[in-house]
Amino acid sequence: ATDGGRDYEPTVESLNSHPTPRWFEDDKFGIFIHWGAYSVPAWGPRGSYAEWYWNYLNSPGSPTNAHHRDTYGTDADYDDFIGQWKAEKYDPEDWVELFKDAGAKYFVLTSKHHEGLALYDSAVSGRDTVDLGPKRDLAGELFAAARRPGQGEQLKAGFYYSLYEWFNPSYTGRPVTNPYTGATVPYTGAPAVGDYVGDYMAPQMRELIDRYDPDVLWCDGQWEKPASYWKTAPVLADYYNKAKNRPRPKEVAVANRCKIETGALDSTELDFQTPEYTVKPDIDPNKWEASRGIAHSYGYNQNEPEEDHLTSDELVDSLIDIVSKNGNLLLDVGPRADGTIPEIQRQRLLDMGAWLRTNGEAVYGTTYWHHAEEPSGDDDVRYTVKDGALYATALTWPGAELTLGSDTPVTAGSRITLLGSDAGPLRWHRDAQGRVVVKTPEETGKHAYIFKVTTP
Ligand code: FUL
Repeated sequence: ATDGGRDYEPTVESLNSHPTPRWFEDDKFGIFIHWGAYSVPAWGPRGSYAEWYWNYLNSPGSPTNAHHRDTYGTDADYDDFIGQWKAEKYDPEDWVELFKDAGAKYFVLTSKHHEGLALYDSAVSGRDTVDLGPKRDLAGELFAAARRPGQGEQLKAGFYYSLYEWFNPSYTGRPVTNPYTGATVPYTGAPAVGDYVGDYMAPQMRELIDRYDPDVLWCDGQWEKPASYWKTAPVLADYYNKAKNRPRPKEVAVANRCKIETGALDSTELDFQTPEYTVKPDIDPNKWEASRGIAHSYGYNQNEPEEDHLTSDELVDSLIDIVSKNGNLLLDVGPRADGTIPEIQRQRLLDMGAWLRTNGEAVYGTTYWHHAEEPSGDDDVRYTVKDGALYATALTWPGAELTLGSDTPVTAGSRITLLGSDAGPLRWHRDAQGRVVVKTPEETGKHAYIFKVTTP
């Protein structure tokens, strides 16, 4: 069976005609997971990306280069970390439960970062966690846990995949070297191929698609070469067609970094834009998904103190702000090498989940209104709409009165309530400028406060 539509073709025009999946528009909140051999040293200068360890290690005089020498010695190769990666406490069911408790609806796992180590059982390369290190199909186990039947709503499961690899000799044309001595060292497990894209990268993307059936494909490393080099279009066309021609069709989402044109983070190609550690200042009708870690790194950085982490309050505010502007939040966790998720990250996720259990109605399944923020009052307000209701979220408690704009759609019979409060309908009136002034009840909970406006 098919959905009756024409198959996608490996052209820019055809691929860009793919609609962003409804579920991706609705779900708003996903978890990014950066896990790799870099999680063994789990170290970077404060404010940097710890998953970039190997790259920084190769720049003489860098803090990472000095840290590595002092901690492991100049004979220790990066690939030694692969053998030291055991994932002995990895419990994918626990991760899935945590993500669901956080209110997330999907996750995106690094199937292979720039270090070139696959977290799944790759048939085209022995540089994976089944042959090396943990000796487990880390990705497959997480996908299975997310899709286990009988657990209520299932998480959607996606893959991040880095097109390029910093040091793969088949890609760079140079051997891997020890950063201190210059001696040639192996690129453990990877085959030597003549055509990096045709013999290795594209086949890897195809195995991810064919064997794991991901709901999201989130490429990266695209900036290194033009689209004509990566040639992802045939892979993506097959991915879309496979999803749509299944007996029970499903909708899959592809990040713009999978690059069929520019691969710029704000390009509208494919299904969504991918701003990184930044959010759009206003509504962008082209779907976007902002990603970031809770602190400054995607991979776990043990060098990061508590004060570098966003508070739960800031995370909730950020989610609301993003959703009001047509974005999703892909919030990253960096597990430790043993498979545990650091307590501070767990706590932040659970706090978001607690807030979403009361207030998720104003997040999931909503769309943006005609403006995202409230410019007319003193209160920091963001808007979303769903099923005829307008949700006005005050990022801080407004005090005795909340002031909304004169365009707030209220008439005599309208009701304004505060989610999570049993005070019932709130009193409101229009002030001299026509602004809607709402009398607030007792302050509820903490974090952001959602006022729901309905008119029968
Ligand atoms: C970047 C990568 O270089 C970072 O390490 C991280 O994976 C981020 C999501 O994308 O471009």
